Amino acid sequence: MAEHESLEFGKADFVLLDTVSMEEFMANLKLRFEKGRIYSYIGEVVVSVNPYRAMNIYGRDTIEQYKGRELYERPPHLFAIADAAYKAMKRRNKDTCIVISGESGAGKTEASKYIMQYIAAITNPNQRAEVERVKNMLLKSNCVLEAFGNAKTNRNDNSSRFGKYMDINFDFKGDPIGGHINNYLLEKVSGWLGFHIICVFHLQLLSGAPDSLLHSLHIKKDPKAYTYIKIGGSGNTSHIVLLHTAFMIGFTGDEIQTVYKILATILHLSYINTDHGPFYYLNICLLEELDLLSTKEENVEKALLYRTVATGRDVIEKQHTTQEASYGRDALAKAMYERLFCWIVGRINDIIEVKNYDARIHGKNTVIGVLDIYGFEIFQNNSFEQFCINYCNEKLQQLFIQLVLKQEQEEYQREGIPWKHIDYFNNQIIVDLVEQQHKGIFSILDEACMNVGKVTDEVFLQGLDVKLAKHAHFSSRKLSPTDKSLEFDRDFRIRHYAGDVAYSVVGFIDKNKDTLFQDFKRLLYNSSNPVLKGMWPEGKLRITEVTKRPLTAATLFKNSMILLVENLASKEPYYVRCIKPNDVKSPLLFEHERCRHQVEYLGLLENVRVRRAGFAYRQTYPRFLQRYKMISEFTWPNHDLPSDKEAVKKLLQGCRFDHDVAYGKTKVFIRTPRTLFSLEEQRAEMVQRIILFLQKVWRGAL
Ligand code: AD9
Ligand code: MG
Repeated sequence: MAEHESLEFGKADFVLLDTVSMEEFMANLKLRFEKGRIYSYIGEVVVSVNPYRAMNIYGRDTIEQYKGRELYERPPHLFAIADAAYKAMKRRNKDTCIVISGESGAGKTEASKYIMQYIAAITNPNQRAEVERVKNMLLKSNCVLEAFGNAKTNRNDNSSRFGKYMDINFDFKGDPIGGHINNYLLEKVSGWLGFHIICVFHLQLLSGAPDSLLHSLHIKKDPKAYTYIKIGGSGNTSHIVLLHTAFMIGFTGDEIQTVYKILATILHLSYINTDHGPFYYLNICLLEELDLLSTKEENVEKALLYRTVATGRDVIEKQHTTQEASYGRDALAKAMYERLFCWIVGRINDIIEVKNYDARIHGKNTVIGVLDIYGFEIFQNNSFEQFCINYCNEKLQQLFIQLVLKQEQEEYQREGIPWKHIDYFNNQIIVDLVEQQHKGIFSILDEACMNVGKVTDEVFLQGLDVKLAKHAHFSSRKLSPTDKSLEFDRDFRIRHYAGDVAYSVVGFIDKNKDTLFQDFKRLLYNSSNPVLKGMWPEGKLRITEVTKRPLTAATLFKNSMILLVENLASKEPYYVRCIKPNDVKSPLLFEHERCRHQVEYLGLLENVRVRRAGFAYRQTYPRFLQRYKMISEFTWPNHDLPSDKEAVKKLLQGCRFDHDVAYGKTKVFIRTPRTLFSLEEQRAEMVQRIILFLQKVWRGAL
């Protein structure tokens, strides 16, 4: 139980609920939210509810209160978990990670920033200049990533459209010496029109960029000229100033110029209007603008209007239809943006990677990883992106269950306490349904994409129906004709651990294949700008050489998830589970049904059960005594028993709680929360008596 918290604010740890039911869980969560207690625990897991208002709980004084303290000593907070991860790393030389999950707008990115700030604040007490430089770089790299990877969406004004995993490396003293970032699946569908940088870039250029730059990028003043700019996007010129300084962490002048040129080109691409019949508008002026790519004008024109096709030994140029041309243009813009984003991540990694650290001299460098990744998504219309995102959540849930159980088991073993098997829903079956070789949905999709001839999304769905007809977690209208909520030839449903989701197959094939015309890749590879050229290495291949298919989006995503999970599994994990209280960004509203749903799919009740099935509470002997010694004559004010362990035994026997506890090597384990309540009550009573006694002494009444 967290110190200094009274029950007026509900139970600080859900493990201490009287009974584990959804009603009790929700009542406690709501009470705490309404009392401004946005953080709670389930054992060592932090549950956070987005307050949608500025909270005065992240300042220097709060940081000081959490520094070096144990998890249960202070009210639940992100800082406590950050401190626990840091301490575990420093004391035991172990790599740790903090996994933050929850749906869009639940507060993941904010949480990850507070965690980083906390770590930055408690490290480098000696103010070493080099460490300060590294810290500054790590924080600024975040700013660059947000500008390019975040967008205004319906659900969040600052929505991260990519999954992010960041390692921070520490030296033997526990000071940061570098880092590394992995990014996952930049989701361009909802983000595309509103990426901060696209909106901001235009604004910035109009408000204060030197004329020469404006001129050299051929930017038009009216944002409406550019269909890719989301009017009312969250662009704000202060962003770009920040971005500009953030770029100073090590990007060269040429690189920054190229970034601007690519962004300008993307805007110009959206200016090409293909609505009015065949190719129309690709006038000289525009080609000049596209010359920002440092390629020949006629090549740009050709790549936009024609496709080179190899038929046997012949190579022919086929003119696009209007539809193809417009599709190709958008695909090019998106692909350029995606490459740019990945290139930026790569450059940041070059800049922040650990340098000049010799493990033979200084010992192993240890790591804290922070994962800020999209949560489970169920929309009105779910497509390939939601499918990938939800698969990612299945993987993380699998890891969560394994690790929480594994961790418990290991602790019991370490402490010499017998382990009892705990039953839980194992979602491995759903993970397999998606990722298994040959039989999984990703494999079936890849197979459909390999078919020659006209491959349609329906063909893919037919493949699913045949191969997964008997799978308990898969259905479609054909397999369950009575399920009217699914459309024939369009939808399939997965029974996820978090609930049922219907996906529409429309677009699966296209999104899975690399559909960017090869001509564009060659065009960009042949740029005389080396930075741009470097982003398109596969453009090197000549048309007749292009034989090997690039890996599909599904395979790339699957591989990156497998690596991510392997990486997390090798570290000691800490969890933050974020909940979004309402859809209107209100600090006052706790929408019961919305929250209940999130509690369900984050598996929080299951988490409480797992935690309680073993021992709800554990504490080292000295700390336990420190808190409860006043309730026993054998331990107050000090004990004369041979060890703290013996003293705790004597104390608990005296309270007749002996049956509910186990004595490990260094910790006492208490099975039921009721015992802990009782101890707390007795403690409160004794503290009160002691205070009264002391008051009397002071008043000279004794
Ligand atoms: V997404 O999946 O990237 O779309 P996140 O990352 O879960 O989403 P984010 O952290 O961006 O959500 O939080 C959304 C908004 O909620 C923020 O812009 C803040 O306005 C607000 N928020 C979140 N956490 C806090 C907090 N601890 N204190 C105050 C908060 N406001
Ligand atoms: Mg985010």
